[in-house]
Amino acid sequence: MTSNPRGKFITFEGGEGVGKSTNIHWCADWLTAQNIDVIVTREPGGTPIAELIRNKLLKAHHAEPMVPMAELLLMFAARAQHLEAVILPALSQGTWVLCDRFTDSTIAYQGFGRGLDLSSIETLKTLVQGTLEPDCTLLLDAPIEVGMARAHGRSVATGEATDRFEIEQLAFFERVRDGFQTLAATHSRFVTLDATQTLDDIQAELAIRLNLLRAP
Ligand code: Z5A
Repeated sequence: MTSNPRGKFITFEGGEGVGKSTNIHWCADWLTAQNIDVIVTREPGGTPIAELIRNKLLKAHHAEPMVPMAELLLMFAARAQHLEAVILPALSQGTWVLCDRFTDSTIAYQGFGRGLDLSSIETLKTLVQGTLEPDCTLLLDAPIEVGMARAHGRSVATGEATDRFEIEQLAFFERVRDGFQTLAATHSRFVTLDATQTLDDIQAELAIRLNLLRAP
């Protein structure tokens, strides 16, 4: 009896409003059209328990401010649940998993952004995900102002509330962007896409990358 080959694990990273959600769904449609089983999920979140944690993490105003270490541990608590309940079972069945943010966001936001110790984050990463790494990480990169303007345009259109990260200052987001760029420069699984391009141009590049990942 032959078993399914493991599915591919692809993560989408970048700052606010760079187009992760838009392009992850485009990629899912593209893969489905090639008869590849695919799920789209997100972090923090992706399971009922992890979504409860997400609500606490993103809620803009708590009577008691959340300390950075609690924020870090909650990100990994949600990830542990998401991995065991959703990501690993899907991959082992041969389903491709497209994940909107993963541990690189923790390194960028809690490490570079909040200033938490990077080696402690690596220790938690190993504890929670062992040796699992994405097969490919698509980093959508744009100047902070571009992403902020797009996210603002979308929230005006949809009426969505501002979250606990969106109220941070520009300098925080510059450190986060620097974090992503540092990770991309040091890990070969990263592909950086210029997110200021038109969606057509970005998606032409995405199709090339997805085709390469399909190759046996
Ligand atoms: N976080 C963390 O701190 N640590 C962690 O470990 C993890 C997360 C996992 C969750 O955010 C927050 O959690 C996040 C980091 C933190 N906070 N921040 N900032 P999220 O992922 O749920 O939300 P987000 O990062 O703020 O994403 P977003 O605002 O949903 O943006 P997006 O998904 O990248 O963009 P979009 O919704 O696809 O596009 C935004 C708008 O721009 C939309 O109207 C599009 O139609 C438009 N758009 C997109 N691309 C283009 C192009 N190329 N041209 C023109 N218009 C475009």
